[in-house]
Amino acid sequence: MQKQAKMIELEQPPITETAVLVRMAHPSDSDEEIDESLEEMRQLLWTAGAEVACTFLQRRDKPCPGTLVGSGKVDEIKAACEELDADLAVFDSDLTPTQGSKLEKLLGLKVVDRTQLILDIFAQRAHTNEGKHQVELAQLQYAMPRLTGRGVEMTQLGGGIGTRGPGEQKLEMDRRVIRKRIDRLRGELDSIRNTRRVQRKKRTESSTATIALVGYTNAGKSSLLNALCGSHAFVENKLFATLDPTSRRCMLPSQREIVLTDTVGFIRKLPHSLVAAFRATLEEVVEADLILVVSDASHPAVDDHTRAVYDVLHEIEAAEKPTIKVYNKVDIADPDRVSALLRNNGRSVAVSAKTGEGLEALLAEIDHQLAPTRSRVTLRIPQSMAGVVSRVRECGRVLSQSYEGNEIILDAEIDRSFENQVLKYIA
Ligand SMILES: Nc1nc2c(ncn2[C@@H]2O[C@H](COP(=O)(O)OP(=O)(O)OP(=O)(O)O)[C@@H](O)[C@H]2O)c(=O)[nH]1
Ligand SMILES: [Mg+2]
Repeated sequence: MQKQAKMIELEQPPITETAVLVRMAHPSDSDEEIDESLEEMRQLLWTAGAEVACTFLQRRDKPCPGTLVGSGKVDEIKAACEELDADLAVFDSDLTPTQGSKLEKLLGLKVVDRTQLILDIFAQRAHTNEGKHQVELAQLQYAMPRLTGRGVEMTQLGGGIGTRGPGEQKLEMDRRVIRKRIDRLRGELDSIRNTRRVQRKKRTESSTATIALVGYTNAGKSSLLNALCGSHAFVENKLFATLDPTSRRCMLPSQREIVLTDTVGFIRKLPHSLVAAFRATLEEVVEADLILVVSDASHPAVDDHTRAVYDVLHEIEAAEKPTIKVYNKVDIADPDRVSALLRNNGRSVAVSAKTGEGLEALLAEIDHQLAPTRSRVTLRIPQSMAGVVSRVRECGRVLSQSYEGNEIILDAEIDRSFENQVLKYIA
């Protein structure tokens, strides 16, 4: 089975706004880290339809409470904005409501923070009712504490990034109206969640296993879904191409049928309001039998990205589920880097959704993980980790126990779903 991924790519959107980008860094942040996050902000802005005309960096121990960056820097930014005729200043951090409104007054132009930028992209991307409701809910929650003053001033500063979305007009409403709208959206999202729950129940009854594809935005989740299932899910070289879950059936080498679900991509510092609002979507992940954590092996920050994905999995309480790490884009990744990734990351497979490389091995690994039987393993557990020994006893059957130096050696039969949790002790 070597299906070629069907890459359906879109033209670049028109760039309509000019942005000045501001990054506040701690003196201990490395240049590499800073460059990486600035590049990500540039991509986010590009996705939203803005070009970065100039970048400001300030290293400080503590942010300035009123304006995040110091007053001298504010003056510099203002001068640059005027010279470049910028439409907005974008901050690569979250601004408190007070900082946002103060900066907007001092700079005399629209100020957008990282959360607002991500919400704006989501707002542009939402097509289904579910997606639109989720984004609107997150936007209204973001807007609530910012209503006094800033909500009105912002709309006076024109449209574009930070003012778009299903809730666009409602941002001008008063608190009471917004609260009512939030309650209504929550109610509608609850009924969507119930419908999904019923669909999932049907799938469980038919014993079809569900596998969720999760990963950093642009890692190639949709491409992988297409490559594995021969489908045509929307693929794009931009951030957050996918918002709504898409499920496709696909056959494993054992002739077992599975349902693969592609979902919204993750990003570092994913706004909490967004994670909370996207509960209906993310439940597909929480309820899955197995999670494929997809990472772009060709990206310099691949480890950071994978870590950010596990952070979100923790937040939605899905981190304990069985996972397979899938390193994608090996066709353009450095082979030494790929070998190191596979060596350092337990259960992992290297693939290319583009060329089809590694897809058979991935399907075989999924088959292996879903096999209901227990597997027999030898575990070497440091004596200081006695808790792990008790967990193995609870979750499996210990056939023999012996000691070697500082280690407890267990010969045990354990469930495959538990295997991932003790992977590092398997001899
Ligand atoms: N070279 C190469 N490019 C790939 C591969 N897989 C995906 N891509 C490209 O990576 C970009 C992102 O692919 P998507 O499948 O949209 O990624 P995604 O993870 O679904 O992204 P979001 O939905 O935005 O989170 C597209 O330009 C794809 O063509 C691969 O194996 N090799
Ligand atoms: Mg996608």
